[in-house]
Amino acid sequence: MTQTTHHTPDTTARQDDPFPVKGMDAVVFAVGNAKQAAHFYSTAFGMRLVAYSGPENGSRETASYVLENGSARFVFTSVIKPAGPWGHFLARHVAEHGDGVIDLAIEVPDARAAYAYAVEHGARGVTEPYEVKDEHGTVVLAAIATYGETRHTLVDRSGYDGPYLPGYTAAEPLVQPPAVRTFQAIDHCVGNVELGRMNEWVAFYNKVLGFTNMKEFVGDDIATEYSALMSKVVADGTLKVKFPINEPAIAKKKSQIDEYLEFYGGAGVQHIALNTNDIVQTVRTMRAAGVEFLDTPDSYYDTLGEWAGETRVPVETLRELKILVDRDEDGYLLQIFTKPVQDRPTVFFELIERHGSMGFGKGNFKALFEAIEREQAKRGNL
Ligand code: TYF
Ligand code: FE
Repeated sequence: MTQTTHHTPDTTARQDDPFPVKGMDAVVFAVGNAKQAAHFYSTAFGMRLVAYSGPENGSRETASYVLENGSARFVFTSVIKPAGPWGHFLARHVAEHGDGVIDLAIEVPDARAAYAYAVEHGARGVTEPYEVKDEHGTVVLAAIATYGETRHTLVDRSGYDGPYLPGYTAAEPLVQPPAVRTFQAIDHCVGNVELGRMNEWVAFYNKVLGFTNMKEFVGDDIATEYSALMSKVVADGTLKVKFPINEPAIAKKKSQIDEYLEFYGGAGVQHIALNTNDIVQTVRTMRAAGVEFLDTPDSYYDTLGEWAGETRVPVETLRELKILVDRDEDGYLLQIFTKPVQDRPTVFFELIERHGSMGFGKGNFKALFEAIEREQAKRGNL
């Protein structure tokens, strides 16, 4: 059964936290054309280019564009000409998975200690801790493997004041950013894993990163009724890093998670949720720039007031923009989901405006999953 309880985020790092984190450092995407991705995330998502690495500053094999919006940072990397192992990895990753997330990088106060703790508790190390330096200072990096081919780079940038990492030079925004900020932080990053493996990955985050389970989850009963998926959420003690994990459920219909796994070619990042302070302005801005959002039937809004009550946004505006509402004992949230942002039915985004609620929109699961299934059916995958 889905449930919610009071979550009182303890935003101060605890001395006894086995795996202290500062927050998400970056979401790193391997894409076929990073130059055009940088343009899309600038013009359609309202992000700002802040740093670049490519042949012009000594990177012969890859080009990477770093975009920010508040504390949210995305990095888009493409291979120019595979030469070494990294270039070949990127080329194969894009060939197998299409555009996708290779790294959910986490900022930590001590990357060596974080890596040592994770590996001691069963993580597979991908990159041993190492230092990179330039005139802006030193960054310590290390990486561990998670589901699929995804990794968590552990980043200690406390000794660094450059635009991103050594090897990158500062860059100017590609276009004039929108007058109103579209979003300002990463709320959560969701992974899709293979059938029957959700609990294994939840246990991985419990053991390896010391993350604890949040109360909201989709269990068996909901899964067979309409969702066709099961989901649990793990988070660090301060709730700054939240990772829901989905697996397909055997239900009446082909799961949206199966569709993802088939077209991504395995487990990987499904969606990134972004915090906004003004979802109405953000959705208007992004829709005007050509971003496609999932549709919500009018019937959802006809009965909304009965269970969701009043929010700061009039129901007619929610209906116009297809924004969803959920409420629990802590407060409410407004959310909306984009359609997949590449040709494969894989990665998509969520915008979320929280007013007290620390949930994930369980009251919307039915409406949301039906909307996703309508898109699945259009693609011939239901
Ligand atoms: O992150 C979440 O849990 C919500 C709901 O395939 C959700 O955004 C869960 C599964 C899914 C799409 C959205
Ligand atoms: Fe979400």
